[in-house]
Amino acid sequence: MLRDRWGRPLGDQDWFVQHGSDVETRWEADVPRLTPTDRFYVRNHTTAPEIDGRTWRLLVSGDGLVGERVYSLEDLRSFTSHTYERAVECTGNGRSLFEEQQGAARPGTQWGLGAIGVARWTGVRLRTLLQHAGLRADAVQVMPVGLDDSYVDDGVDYGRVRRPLPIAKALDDVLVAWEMNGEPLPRDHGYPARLIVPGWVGIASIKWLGELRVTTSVVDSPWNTRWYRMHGSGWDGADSELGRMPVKSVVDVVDEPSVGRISVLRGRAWAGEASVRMVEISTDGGETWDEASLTGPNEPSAWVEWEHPWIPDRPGAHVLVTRATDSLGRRQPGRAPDNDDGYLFWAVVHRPVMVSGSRTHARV
Ligand SMILES: Nc1nc2c(c(=O)[nH]1)N[C@H]1C(S)=C(S)[C@@H](COP(=O)(O)O)O[C@H]1N2
Ligand SMILES: [Mo]
Repeated sequence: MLRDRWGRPLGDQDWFVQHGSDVETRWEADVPRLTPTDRFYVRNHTTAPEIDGRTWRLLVSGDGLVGERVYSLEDLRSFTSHTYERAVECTGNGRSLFEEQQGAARPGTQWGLGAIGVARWTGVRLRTLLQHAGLRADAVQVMPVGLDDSYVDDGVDYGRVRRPLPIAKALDDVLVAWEMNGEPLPRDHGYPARLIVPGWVGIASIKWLGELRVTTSVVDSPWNTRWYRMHGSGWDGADSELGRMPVKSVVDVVDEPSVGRISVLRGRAWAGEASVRMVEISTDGGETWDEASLTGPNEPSAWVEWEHPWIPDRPGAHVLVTRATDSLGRRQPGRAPDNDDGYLFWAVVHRPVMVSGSRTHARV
């Protein structure tokens, strides 16, 4: 049975925090290292389409190919497949912390830090498929297009959900995936096939994939110009384009801390296109830091679990802060760079905990 960190049983409805039709994973629900499929966050621009996998086809077209190809699910399965454990994380994950920690509320879904999950994805490398389809040497990008309804906002029809992927990333580690944790993709996560773009903003991992348009010139979409790009003062250079995700960390579980008793602090840390080099933890709001122990696998664009024993020396309120550094040398800042849409909150997170004076009772 699923239990929260106080040992109380949780029902299905407690696995998620609801945000309208989107849902995020609750950290208190003691999420295993690989996020179970039915506890993986969901973010849909419209609604998940119902697609028949037997008649579904993927069209690969554009002037970046010598011809045009159509693939069925069977065709995809006939290529050599690969399985990776990788995160998918929403660009707006942590948005509510812009208000909570930085006093500047940003519009959009008020995600905590649960708009991320790590699953085992199985599929064919996009590189393999593009080469099979006859990729030309002068191709510069791939535009994956979803089969969900066109996105309409305020009376404007923006067309189908799509976002260009530079050819270098497309030929690197991107998968066209049809399995999640060993089962066919569920409808909400892109059945019958989706892209998995490791370490990139979640919007790059287009679900319900219908088309891959390969071109020899750059073509934009509202999903890389209007949204999922940094806007606001100071953001007009090349760094306003969003691709690789930053480095982040959270505390998941706190065993009822009480004075003089060992409490094991546990959590996870992750980084886009990098592994985690170090997690530091502070139990005094960031005054002093210790290094936590990393436990288990530490693959790039996934997450690593960490733990740290703590013996509180006084009762009352304490503030836990974790700070991760990744293999690219990025370290979580004290403040996340402000931007109009509240993207990429990657500052250290302050988490208050209450330490009890006795060994019998604690509130977290
Ligand atoms: N076709 C399509 N792909 C999509 C989306 C969508 O609405 N339509 N949402 C994107 C966004 S914003 C995110 S964060 C991820 C969410 O993936 P998940 O719902 O499987 O967690 O899918 C991306 N791919
Ligand atoms: Mo997202």
